[in-house]
Amino acid sequence: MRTVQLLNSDWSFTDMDGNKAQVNIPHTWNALDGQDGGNDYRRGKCTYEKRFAAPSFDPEAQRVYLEFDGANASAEVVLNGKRLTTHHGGYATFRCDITDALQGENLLRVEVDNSVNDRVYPQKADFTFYGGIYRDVKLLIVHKAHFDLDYYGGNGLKITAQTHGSVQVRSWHTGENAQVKITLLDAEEKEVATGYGEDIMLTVQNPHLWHGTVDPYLYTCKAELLVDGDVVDYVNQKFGIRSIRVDSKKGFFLNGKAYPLRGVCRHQDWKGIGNALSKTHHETDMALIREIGANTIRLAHYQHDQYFYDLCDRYGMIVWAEIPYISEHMESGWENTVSQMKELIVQNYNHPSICVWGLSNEITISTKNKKDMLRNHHALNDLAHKMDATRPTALACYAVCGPFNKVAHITDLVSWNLYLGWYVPGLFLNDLWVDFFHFCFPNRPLGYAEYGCEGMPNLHAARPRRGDHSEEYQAKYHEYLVKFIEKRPFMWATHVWNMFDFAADARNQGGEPGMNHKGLVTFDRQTKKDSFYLYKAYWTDTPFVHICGKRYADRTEKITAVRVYSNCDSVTLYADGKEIATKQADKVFVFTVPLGETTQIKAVAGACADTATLHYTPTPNRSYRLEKGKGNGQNWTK
Ligand code: GCB
Repeated sequence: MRTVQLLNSDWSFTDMDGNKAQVNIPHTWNALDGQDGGNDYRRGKCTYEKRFAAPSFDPEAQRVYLEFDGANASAEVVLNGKRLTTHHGGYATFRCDITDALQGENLLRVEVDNSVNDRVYPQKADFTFYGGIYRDVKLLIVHKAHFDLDYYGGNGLKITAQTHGSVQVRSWHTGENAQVKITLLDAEEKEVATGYGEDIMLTVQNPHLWHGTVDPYLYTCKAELLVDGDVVDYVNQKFGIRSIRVDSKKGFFLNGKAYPLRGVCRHQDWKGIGNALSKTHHETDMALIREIGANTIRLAHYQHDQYFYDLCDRYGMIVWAEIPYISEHMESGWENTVSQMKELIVQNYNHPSICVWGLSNEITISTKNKKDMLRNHHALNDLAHKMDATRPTALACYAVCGPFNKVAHITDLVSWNLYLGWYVPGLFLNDLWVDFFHFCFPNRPLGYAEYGCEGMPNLHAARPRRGDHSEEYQAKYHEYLVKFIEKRPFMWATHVWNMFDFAADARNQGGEPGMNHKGLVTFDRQTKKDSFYLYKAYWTDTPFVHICGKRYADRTEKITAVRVYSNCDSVTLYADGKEIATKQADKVFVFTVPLGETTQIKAVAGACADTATLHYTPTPNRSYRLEKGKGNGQNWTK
């Protein structure tokens, strides 16, 4: 039977200058220099070495594989001096069969390279390309007859379920005389269907559908491989039964019911840790996303950890999954887009959460060979359809390329990255832009793949302005956008950029260098900005009340505005125990409060209350101006 051993501890790491350190996986060498600005984080080739004794296995009957769940960006695997595999692409799982190279004592050497090149995506983007083996390394010991481990990092199973209950299970394995037994189990692990074969159709009676965050019901497909009646290998794969459909006029449908997709984008990095996240980091991120009531996540701009897709299945998130084909088309990168797309689909086909494959992001930003780029897109679009007939394709378009650009009309769905009201003045332009596109292309499903605005919890403004990086302008921007979206149910999905602040070492656009502050939550996940609560008010039902501007405690105006976000119908505000007013409003309640030197504010909505302490200090507050286009060729500017 299959056994799995983690090979994460005690690696000897040698950096590009020959310095050595003992490290554990997950590890990145850019945890700190990738987050401090200057676009000077170390990109190059580093080496990881590990000595290990051969696991106990039967060389006649078994095979041993090495599995890497993520090494950014290219990796060369050498065991006992033999080069076994080279993998290009930093975000997908890859494996190699090491059986024939194994000795009693082994030296494993992995050369990991995040150098600048023109073949492996991403090369140009607004985030840090942390180098390292930043996800688990595993040894798999399997029977020589086993479910496939050699095809694009998949697990050898492809499950296609339909809402009337038919479940097709295709499987691939080694071992000529082996037989496949498939058993489907419900969430209580009760058997609901079983059969034999490599491509079989089973029926689940009265299927319990996977219905997003409302009811993310999961079945398990237990695949067993039998040789002479004995089970020699198995794979357990969770799956969901659901249908999806997108209507250009009515939006997204889940299991035949309108299900507007409203949510956020996510990058996979944390302050001080880079991309080397643990399960706890992933769980924290998911808990925060669930807290605001999002029902969709765009997992940008690359394949995320399997564990995170599992969490999305479990909690009912609808996921946009994509490859890092971003900002610039590289003529020599075509092959890499194809291999990353194949890995993405093969490795993630069975996740019910994933509802769309994303081909690229803002590819027109600095693409020179447009013809080649369009051909590459058509090839990827065809590939995705061929590999998966059940999911639509999409891409995230750069606003400046305009609604008529050919690139916006290749995929089944299109979503735009629009920062109108942030990079460009005029919040009202959102209305014009979207309504114009919808008018011109009424049959083209349209969404926002990104919209957002920088907000720093230590910058405040009494009169928030575009570009000031204040928490207040960010909230004002989102107040406009959330309403704008509510009025347009035809938008199939909208994704806030971003759920969390993230590192972009090349960034120098105001705020802290090296950081993108468009998160609703800070990079360390410690501070929920006011905008976080705005979405919570719109997207959740459990009553709560939140006073905005608590961090903006020192106010320069004697009579100040206090904003309160709540999903209750009515909020009463008190200042030093005295009722100021009771207001009925839709999520956003604004009160005018005369301030004393120190004033205790309390907001009450039903059984919920929140408090704040404000001071009147007539000194001007700090705010930053957006430094536009401060590019020196290295900085990330738009
Ligand atoms: C975009 C990019 C994203 C950036 C974002 C921004 O459109 O797709 O990677 O981080 O804009 O904040 O400028």
